[in-house]
Amino acid sequence: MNTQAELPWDRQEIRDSYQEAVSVLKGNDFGPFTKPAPDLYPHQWNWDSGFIAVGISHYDQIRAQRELSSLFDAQWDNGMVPQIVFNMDELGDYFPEPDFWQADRSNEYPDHVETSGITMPPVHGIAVEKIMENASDKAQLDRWLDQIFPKLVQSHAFFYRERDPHNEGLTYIRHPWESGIDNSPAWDPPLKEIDLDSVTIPSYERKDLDHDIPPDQRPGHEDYDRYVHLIDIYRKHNYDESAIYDDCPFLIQDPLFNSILSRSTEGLISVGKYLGRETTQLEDWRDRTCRGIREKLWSEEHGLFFPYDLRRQKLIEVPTAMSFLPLLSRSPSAEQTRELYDKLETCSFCPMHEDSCFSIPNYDMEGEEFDPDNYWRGPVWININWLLMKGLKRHGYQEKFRSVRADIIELIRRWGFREYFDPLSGKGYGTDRFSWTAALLIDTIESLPFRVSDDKSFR
Ligand code: 2M8
Repeated sequence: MNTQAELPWDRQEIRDSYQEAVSVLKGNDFGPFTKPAPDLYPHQWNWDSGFIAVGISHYDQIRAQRELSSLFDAQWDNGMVPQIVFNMDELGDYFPEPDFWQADRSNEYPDHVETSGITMPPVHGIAVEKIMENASDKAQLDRWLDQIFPKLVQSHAFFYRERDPHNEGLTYIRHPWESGIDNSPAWDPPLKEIDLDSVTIPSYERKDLDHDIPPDQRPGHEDYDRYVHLIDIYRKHNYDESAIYDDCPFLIQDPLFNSILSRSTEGLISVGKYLGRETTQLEDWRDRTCRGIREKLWSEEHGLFFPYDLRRQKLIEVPTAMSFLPLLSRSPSAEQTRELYDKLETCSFCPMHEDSCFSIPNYDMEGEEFDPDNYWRGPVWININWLLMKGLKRHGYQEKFRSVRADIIELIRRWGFREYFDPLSGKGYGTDRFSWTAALLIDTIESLPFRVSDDKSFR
């Protein structure tokens, strides 16, 4: 166990970082939800809200509960929790918004909010479990759980009913934005199969480049053309899942998404047991997904997990941080776990932990496409490192767990609450005052040997 003496920061420095993180979250608080960032992302995002709720749960139970309640209030009738719930007070600064999605073509669309027509990695079971652990007002917690738990179960049921065509326990995603790691090099091979010369792209105007972020740190125009083309397919099929399945060129069983799903189901099992509910169905889902990951997404040759392209029926053998995400769950066998750990210790994923090397980059640093400042094509992301940190701990890699934890704290202390960080220099990029960076810093700090929120002089 790490001790106070081994930490490179004193208590006051840690308290200052914690307080700054709280002020970032309060600054982005829009009432029912927290914006991912002040300008670039003005709406409510699905997995962002899950991470945000984890952080807030350490200091404001009711506000953390509200973060998830507002997201699940926008749940579709078929159980899908949308990627974006639109903030109708701030339309115009983001693309695509409701007029482009036209998601109300779906029979499943909610009638009281506007949303996009895709989903995202379901981290909410993890967040609800965390809220339950941190709650001080148990009566309030019980009332809230009673109301949110069935919605969470319904959201998982959606994946197994609508997105698991071969009953393998593996959910597919049908858009890079559903992965959350939008322009990951892993999506290049399937996206390049969409021949832009042979499809008609609806006209559109990007807004993400209006925020002083260098264009080479964002997805390219051809990426956006393909993102938009996929939306056009959904619109033509009125967001009917089975019609989309028949027609969509991008259908991927992704280890990141499925590992999160499985870990989130574990969270629901804990909550279900606490509430005295039947959890057999949840346990079956968890086990089937773990088996699917372990058996179908593993590459013997590479010793890594990869996404499976359902259209082309093959693994996409591109090493990214998501190759390690099954560590978050009970999916990997002991042998697979050892191989993953060995790969994490190679130059590809930054073993040195010297001043010039910060934890786990999102893509193989020796890969051809590695780009240390382009979005999901190389940088370190705090949410992915936070998930991997949990996975390392789960599988007993204490030393590596502590070094990833230290890097999360140090990166943010040096460079601020940035969206992503250069794995070589540490430098922060993308938007500033990014909510999940702040929220997960709070949770990471709370995992240190002393708990800041227990420190009465701090409160
Ligand atoms: C980024 O994605 C959105 C589309 O969902 C965008 O680029 O406009 C991703 O980093 C995603 O994971 C994140 O949830 C979202 C908001 O922070 O931004």
